[in-house]
Amino acid sequence: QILFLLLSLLYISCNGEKEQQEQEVPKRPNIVFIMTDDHAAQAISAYGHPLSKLAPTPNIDRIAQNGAKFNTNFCTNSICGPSRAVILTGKHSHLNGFRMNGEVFDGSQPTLPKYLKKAGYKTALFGKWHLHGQPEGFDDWNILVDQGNYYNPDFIKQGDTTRIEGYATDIVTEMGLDWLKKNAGSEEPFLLMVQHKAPHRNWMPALRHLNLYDSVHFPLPETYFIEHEGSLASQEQLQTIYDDMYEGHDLKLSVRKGSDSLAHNPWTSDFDRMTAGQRRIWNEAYRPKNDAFHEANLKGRELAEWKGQRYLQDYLATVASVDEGVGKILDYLEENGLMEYTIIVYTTDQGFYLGEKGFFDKRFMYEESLAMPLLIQYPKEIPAGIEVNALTQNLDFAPTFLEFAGAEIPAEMQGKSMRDLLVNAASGKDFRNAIYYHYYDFPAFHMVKRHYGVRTARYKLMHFYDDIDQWEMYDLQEDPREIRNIYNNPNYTQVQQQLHTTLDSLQDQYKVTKKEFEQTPPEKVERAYQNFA
Ligand code: SGN
Ligand code: CA
Repeated sequence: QILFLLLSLLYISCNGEKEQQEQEVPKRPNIVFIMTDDHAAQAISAYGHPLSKLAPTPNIDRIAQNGAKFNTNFCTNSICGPSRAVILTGKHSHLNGFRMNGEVFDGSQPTLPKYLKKAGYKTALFGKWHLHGQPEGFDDWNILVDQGNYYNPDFIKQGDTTRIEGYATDIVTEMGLDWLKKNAGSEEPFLLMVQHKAPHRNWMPALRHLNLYDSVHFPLPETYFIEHEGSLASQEQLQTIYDDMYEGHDLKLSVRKGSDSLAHNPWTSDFDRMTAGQRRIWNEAYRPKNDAFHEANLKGRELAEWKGQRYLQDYLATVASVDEGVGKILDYLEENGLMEYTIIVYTTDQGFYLGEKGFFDKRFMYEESLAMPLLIQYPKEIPAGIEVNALTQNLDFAPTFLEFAGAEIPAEMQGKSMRDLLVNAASGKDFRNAIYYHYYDFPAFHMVKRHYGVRTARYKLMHFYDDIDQWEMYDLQEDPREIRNIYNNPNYTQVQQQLHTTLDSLQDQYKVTKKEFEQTPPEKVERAYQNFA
């Protein structure tokens, strides 16, 4: 009898616990992931750069105010498709197989949306995909063809291509909003990825923003005219604003005063696909400023500075529509009581140059293109207004979202969950002592050499290889603009040795093999220099 009594008590207590546990199963958060293409931290006012103060992003900044701002978040490979592949897989490029833009993503591999779907999430993706092939693991999707166009872009949905009239950023925002309206009310949590083309080259603003920054004079970086003497790779790149931008395609210049015909514009499709009505508004906005340019007859340094201004005006005007779109999505979530249980992320596929060292584009492991802006809010668990100073990467996104979703983090993922940094505002000192980077896309557009390297909180070591063999090292504390290569500087012998050791051990840890360091045949390199010059 006593035994029976004890067993019954045990049964009651276990069941009670079970019931309690069931009641306490936390509601799983939705994830709204907004990602732009090439949005530099210098152009997000939450990051406080002087430039962004003249072109603020009040809506994007709301996410930083409501949640966390990452100050040292980096990509593993500063180029579009590869960064996206890392986000989806939580693995470095050499393991997920998508090392450069021309490759095709193996969609059959496990990815974040697939894991979330298995965990009971609804999944959707709208906008830029750029991994070739069709997205897998999404219940709903509608993607821009390849790079996407700013005006009247083509979209692919379940194999069908449709041209949608309007401005890409607005269309993608609306797709995200429509999906929310139809799905956000249902029982299951969801992952919604809203991925813009803006502010990618060739920086075509929306019609309502064509004159937005005409009267603003943006500060050009101190290094705009620098000769980066310690770097062969820097000297041999083809992404200098005043040397390599196309006057029509990029700078929207006309051939001569009074004309609306574009100067050098090798890919006519960006402008040709505008409707006559759009083109008229465009021409009316640009004609007076182009005429003023022709009249001024600028040369040399003045001309180079003018190009920098026009670039910044257009680039930042494309950001304006992104910011408006982010505002609409935040408003919708707020008005519909969805804020509390929704993780909202704002990021971009990699950093970008806004004239630093004279550059546009990305690719290099130098700070501006290595850094990936990242803002995350989740009022339920993340304190408002915190700053994260751990060395985080896009490699960490998938593990983080999986942990928040209560799903298991697969052992094969190479990133780490950032949840503790967010929820407990953990200091991040032990999170990671160095990040690993590897860029492969050479020879290609802009001719940035292949390189890999390591960045710690203070130092950076990189090796440029293939048609060259040069090491570069920077002390970011003493030289934050990375203009003095201190490799082999006797004052840094020990640091250099340590960085080499860290680099070797990261390559071991991430399973980097010799075959990652292929050499391009020299004829191919030479041909590419001729083609892209
Ligand atoms: C296009 C751009 C390049 C850019 C690559 C990669 N030229 O080719 O300037 O570096 O995309 O960008 S464009 O004027 O035709 O757009 S990425 O973001 O997709 O990696
Ligand atoms: Ca990009």
